[in-house]
Amino acid sequence: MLQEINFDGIIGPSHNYAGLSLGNLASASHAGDASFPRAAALQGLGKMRHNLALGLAQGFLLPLPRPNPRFLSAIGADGSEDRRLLAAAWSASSMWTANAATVSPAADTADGRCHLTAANLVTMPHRSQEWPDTLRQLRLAFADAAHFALHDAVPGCFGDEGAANHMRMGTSHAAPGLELFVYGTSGGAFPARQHEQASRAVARLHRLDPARVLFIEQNPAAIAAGAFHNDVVAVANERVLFTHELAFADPAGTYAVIRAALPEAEIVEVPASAVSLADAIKSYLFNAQLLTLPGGEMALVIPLEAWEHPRVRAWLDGMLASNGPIRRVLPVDVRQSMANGGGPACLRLRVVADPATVDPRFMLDAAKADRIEAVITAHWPETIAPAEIGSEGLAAKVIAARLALLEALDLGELA
Ligand code: SUG
Repeated sequence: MLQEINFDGIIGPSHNYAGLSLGNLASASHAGDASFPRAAALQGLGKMRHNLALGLAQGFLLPLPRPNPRFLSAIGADGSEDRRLLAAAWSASSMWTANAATVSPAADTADGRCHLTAANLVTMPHRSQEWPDTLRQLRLAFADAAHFALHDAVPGCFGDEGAANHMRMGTSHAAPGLELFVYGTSGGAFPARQHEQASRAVARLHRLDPARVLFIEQNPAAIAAGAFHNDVVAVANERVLFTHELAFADPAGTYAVIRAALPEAEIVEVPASAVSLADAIKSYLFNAQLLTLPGGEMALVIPLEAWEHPRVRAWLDGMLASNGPIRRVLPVDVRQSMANGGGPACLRLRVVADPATVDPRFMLDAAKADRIEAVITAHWPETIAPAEIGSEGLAAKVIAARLALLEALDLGELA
């Protein structure tokens, strides 16, 4: 049966805080902190178990090879020249699988297959190295060519951040939907990562019906305030768009075209007077998973930081007391990822598919979660201090940890 499957990134053993992402306030403010990769990965796994227990289909993607020798050799470096380049080669940033690819479900595409385009992530050097290895993995997970079409990343002249700047609305996951591509033009001192031409290229590659595609500009003020991806200020699921008032350059115009194309649309807008842009970005209220539960009601899986934020909590309490479409709010602890600017939504890639058409090695169940936990507990470093990045001993441990996971999951061909 066609359903939404969330593929979470397993948080890699080299998870660290190197302050690599200009415009991502959490990454900047935690630069140089010690990280806790084991706790980070267990938190991520905890979120997957949480969603599995809700009766939802859950998959995962594996950490990429790190440190990445190909990144340094491609620029004629060995890591001794510049600590930031070295840290880039060690980055565990592929955990944020919302940036792995853009996904168009089969119901939206001309050939009736689910299309995935790997995201080039060129705006951030440490992320630009991800896509070839990500695509290798996607080609394994979605190898069934009768149901999936995979595309290389679009050329690097047009920055593409994948599903983090893409939303889909419709009456159900299986019915034809409206695809919303959100791009940036400027962000003040911060880069606008998603180029409009990348969004347009992906829409063409996926063979979407132009009548059911919208291209929407991000509010430059939101980018300048730290919303480096659209999914920091908006999330959609089926007929519901949950958004901050200041997410888009032209909110009223955006809502009008959505309503014209999808009369069933319900727009839940949080006013800046209740939750400022700064509070939204600090708490990551919108970097939530908006999920349709098996019983049909919608739940919002938010980070604990949002639940604990007094003004955000007050707004959520009011929303729950009202008769809105979002009926449950479920906080989860992903603090290690949050400290690098990655909330519950960043950690997952949504794919509408029949789980039976996905390589079963990428699907989670309770027994496999236990197996993954055992590998993380045995092999993931407890902590990484910034000065340890580059150490040979730590590199050997990180490489061995990933290989142990691949072996436990019978995915040795990704080694
Ligand atoms: O690209 N952080 C990631 C966070 C990505 C969040 N994803 C979504 N919003 N979908 C980024 O900025 C920080 C790494 C460091 O500083 O060490 C980092 O890459």
